[in-house]
Amino acid sequence: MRKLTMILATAMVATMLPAMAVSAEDEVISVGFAQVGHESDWRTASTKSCQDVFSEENGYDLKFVDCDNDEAAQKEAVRSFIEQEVDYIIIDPIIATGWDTVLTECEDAGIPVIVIDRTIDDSDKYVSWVGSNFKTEGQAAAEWLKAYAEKEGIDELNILTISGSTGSSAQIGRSDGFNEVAEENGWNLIDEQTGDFTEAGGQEVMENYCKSYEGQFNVVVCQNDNEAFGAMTAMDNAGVTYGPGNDVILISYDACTAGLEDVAAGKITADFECNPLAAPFVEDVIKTLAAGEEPEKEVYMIEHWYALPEQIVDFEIDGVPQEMTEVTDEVIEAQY
Ligand code: GZL
Repeated sequence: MRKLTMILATAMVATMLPAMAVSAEDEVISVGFAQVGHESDWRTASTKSCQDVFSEENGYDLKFVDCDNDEAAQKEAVRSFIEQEVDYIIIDPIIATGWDTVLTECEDAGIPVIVIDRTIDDSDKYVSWVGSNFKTEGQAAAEWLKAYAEKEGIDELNILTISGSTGSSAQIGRSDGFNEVAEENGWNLIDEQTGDFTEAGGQEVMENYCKSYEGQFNVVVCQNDNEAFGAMTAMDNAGVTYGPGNDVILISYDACTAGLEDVAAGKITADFECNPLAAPFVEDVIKTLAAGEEPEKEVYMIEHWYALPEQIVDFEIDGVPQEMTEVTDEVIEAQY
């Protein structure tokens, strides 16, 4: 019993130690991170998560490149990491395809690649992917809408979507997940145009929608909070009201702090979280590799579906009951 106790205690102490360099010689571990850009609150939180974990204090040399939503620049950043002979490469792929050539170059250079957040769909030459199930996020939003509309006695759903960056796995998954449920239920999907995950993009698309579809829509789906912020500005300017008890049901994704504040303010009707804090799980992958073990190929983040009490309804995804989280001051305070 004593031996077992010692093992558990040691294990507990080990988990309590701050993140530390993962090489036996305690050399600095160099990590190259090719980040999508700086387009949203979500992205800012994702970047901070990596900078906090892969810090000099924790024994890392983080080489960070903000690729500014430019696919070519992202490939160039990865190749620069190869030239610098980093120990590990992290990629959040702007779009899901066009990766096999550069991943082969990483493999030839013997540098493990860890993909975070968005997926790479045309190559598996990476060690692990840490992120979210975007299709599930889309299904959650649609199944919630179905249950909420039934509760509110709304018979007709006329839907406008402001989608994310075209070709990103987040946009593909959210569109596929939501639209499949919409088509199963015969909802009217009026239009879907990209806002590129930015506030300016959301406002521009919503301005066009307010002109083209005046009086024809009662649901707006924004594929991230920053698009929703822009859409709200456009609807304010067009005299369209949104949020519980108003003209338009406004659905958003990410559930960043500012997004949840808009839920609490009765502006966003429901917000479907995408968790940006992947870096601790990426460090676990690096530690597993450094220990000579094989990490999981896929690591899924835990996410929540947020609303105010009046908008919390029971719904299922593929028969699995979903729990919603009430937006409170404490929940907002704790968000990213
Ligand atoms: C999703 C992520 C998306 C966020 C946006 O995981 O890639 O990109 O939903 C961000 O806020 O721009």
